[in-house]
Amino acid sequence: MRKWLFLLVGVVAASAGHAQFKLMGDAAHMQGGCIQLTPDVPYSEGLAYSTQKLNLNNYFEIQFDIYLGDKEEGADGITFVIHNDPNQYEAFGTWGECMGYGRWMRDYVAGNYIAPSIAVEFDTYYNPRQNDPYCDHAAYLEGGTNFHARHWSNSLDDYNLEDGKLHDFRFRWNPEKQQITVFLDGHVVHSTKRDLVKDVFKGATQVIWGFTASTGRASNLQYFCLKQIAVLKLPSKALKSVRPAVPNLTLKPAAPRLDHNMASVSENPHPAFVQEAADRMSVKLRAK
Ligand SMILES: [Ca+2]
Ligand SMILES: [Ca+2]
Repeated sequence: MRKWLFLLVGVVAASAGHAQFKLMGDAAHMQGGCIQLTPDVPYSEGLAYSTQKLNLNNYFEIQFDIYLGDKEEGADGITFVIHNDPNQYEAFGTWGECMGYGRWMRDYVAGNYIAPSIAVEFDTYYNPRQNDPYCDHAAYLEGGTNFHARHWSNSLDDYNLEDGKLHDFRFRWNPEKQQITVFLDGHVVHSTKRDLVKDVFKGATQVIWGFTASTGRASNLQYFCLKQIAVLKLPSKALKSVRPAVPNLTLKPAAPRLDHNMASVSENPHPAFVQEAADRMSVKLRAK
C-alpha cells in the first residue's frame, strides 16, 4: 500500500461551483452549488461539461446527486456523458427523448448527437423507439443514440425516479481491468468490460465529461450536484509493475445532502470542495 501511495499523484478535486462547468442551453447555476439542466418547462435542453477533461489512463470515480423532478408524468431525464465529439465543448444532442445526448433514430444518423461517446441515462419517460420500458430506468448508451438493448429498473414495473428526491449516482472506471461500473442509490445498475480508448475513442485518452438533459411536451425540473471526484493517476510503467492492481478507493462519507426542495437549497450555505491533504484520495464537499 505504501508503494501505491507513493505512486499516487493525488486527487483532482472538482466542484459544481461556478467556473468549473461550461453550461449550454438552459443549464444554470443554482444556489447551493448545484446545476440546473432544465427548468420545469416544455422543450428545454441543458448541458454542463466539466472544464477539466478526464484521462482514460487514470482510475476515476465520480459521484453526484441527480434530481429528476417530482412529477411522475414528467420527462425526459438526464444523461451522464463522456465524449470526444469533434465539437468538443460545443457538442450537444437532440431534445426530448434524446435527453440532449442522442439522436431520434439509432440507425438514421442525422440531427444533433454526441459521438464518439458513452453515456448513462436516467430516463423518466416511456419512448418505445428507444426500447424504453414503461417505468423509469437507467441504461448504458454509446455512440450518440439513446437506443438501449438493456436497462435497469431494480426489477420493478413501477420504478420511479421522479419522486422529488435526490438520487446518488457513481461512475467508476478502472483502466487496468477496462471495467465500467455504474451505481444508482447503492445498486449496481451497469457493469461491463470495454476497451474505451481503443473501441470507443479511437486512441484518444483525453475526454470531456458532463451532463445533459432535456424535456419535451412533458417536463420536470432536472439538476445535478457533484459530490466528489477521485482520480488515481496510474503511470503506464506502474500499471505493469504494481501488484495487486488498483486498490479500492476509499471515498469519504457522502457530502451533506442538499434538500431537493428548492427553498431549502437556497438556504444552504454555499459549498466548497476542500482537498484534505495532498496525498489523500478523496475530497469532500464542505459548507463554508
Ligand atoms: Ca425515454
Ligand atoms: Ca416516473
